Amino acid sequence: MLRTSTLTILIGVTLAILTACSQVSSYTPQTRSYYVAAEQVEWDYAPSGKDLMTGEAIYKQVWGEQTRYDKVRYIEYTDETFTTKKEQPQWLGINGPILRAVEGDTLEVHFLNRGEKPYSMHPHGVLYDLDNEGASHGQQQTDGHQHDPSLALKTGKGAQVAPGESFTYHWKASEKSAPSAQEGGSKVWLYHSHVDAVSDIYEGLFGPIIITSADHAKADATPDDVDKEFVTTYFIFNESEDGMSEEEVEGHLKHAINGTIFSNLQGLEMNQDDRVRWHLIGLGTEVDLHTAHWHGEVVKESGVYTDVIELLPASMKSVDMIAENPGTWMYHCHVADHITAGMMSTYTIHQKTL
Ligand SMILES: [Cu+2]
Repeated sequence: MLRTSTLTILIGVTLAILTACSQVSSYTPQTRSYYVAAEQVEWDYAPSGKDLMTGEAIYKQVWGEQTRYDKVRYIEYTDETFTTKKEQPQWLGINGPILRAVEGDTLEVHFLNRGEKPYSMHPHGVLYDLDNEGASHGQQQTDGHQHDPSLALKTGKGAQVAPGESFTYHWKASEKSAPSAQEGGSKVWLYHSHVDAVSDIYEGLFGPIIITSADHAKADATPDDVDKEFVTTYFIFNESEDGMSEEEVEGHLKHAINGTIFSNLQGLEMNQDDRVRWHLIGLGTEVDLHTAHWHGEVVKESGVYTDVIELLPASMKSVDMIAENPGTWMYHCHVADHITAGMMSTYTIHQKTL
């Protein structure tokens, strides 16, 4: 009897291990290629010219006096000819394209610098070697002080890409890039230019990486445990120039969600009962402490229900919502000063038709 039951347990354990192994190995890792150019563009923080929450003309606010500025953005193309732009969802705003991969995949990012300065692509959360780090370690010494190159930290080949040049980055979506068992089926990371990291990001060079776990991946690398995913980046762009008074500077601080102010972000739309994953990113400096807040619904963060998510510069958080409550709802930063400055938007849950 003892032998039989021991054998039964052994067979059971073996079957459980084999089942677990077959689940993990059912996904065949692949290389996912992207074509991304850094380009100079004109960006409008409020294209409608209105506060779309109230319908009022935006120029009445100090932050609405000027809404168009020269920016540099990551633009995605369909192939290596860099001629056909890949269509992006309207809600993505100023963010660079979503670079998606599944746990085990390699991201192959063909980067072309069409800007006027050296730029790069530096990823968070994925695995890379020095050549694929995409980061310079400091600015050029221009003040005449003696500097000793032998003390400088070594940089890789992808640290800076000169204007007109290109570089192909290879990043691995490792097990540690993917969501853990406690997280949802996908999670957000960040990429940005890192030649002069501070000014490159303020110029507009940043975007999201989304990694899906192997056991939740559909063929296009999107997760099967939600119906929709959105990315929102909370970041105060400083468009002021040297010599401006403190009062003048204020009007050029664009308190933006995905590069839009006063509810000008369009397309955050979903259907009733959709399972929705919100990927949140924070960027900026000391003033950039943001509290993303949804009206009408709650989200689940690490197993806890809340309707406010805290973001500091370079925060990356993925939270889940079941969109049950139809309507057009406010979605905004809850920091008092930021509400006044227009760090607002809306999202819509369309009522289910029976
Ligand atoms: Cu804020």
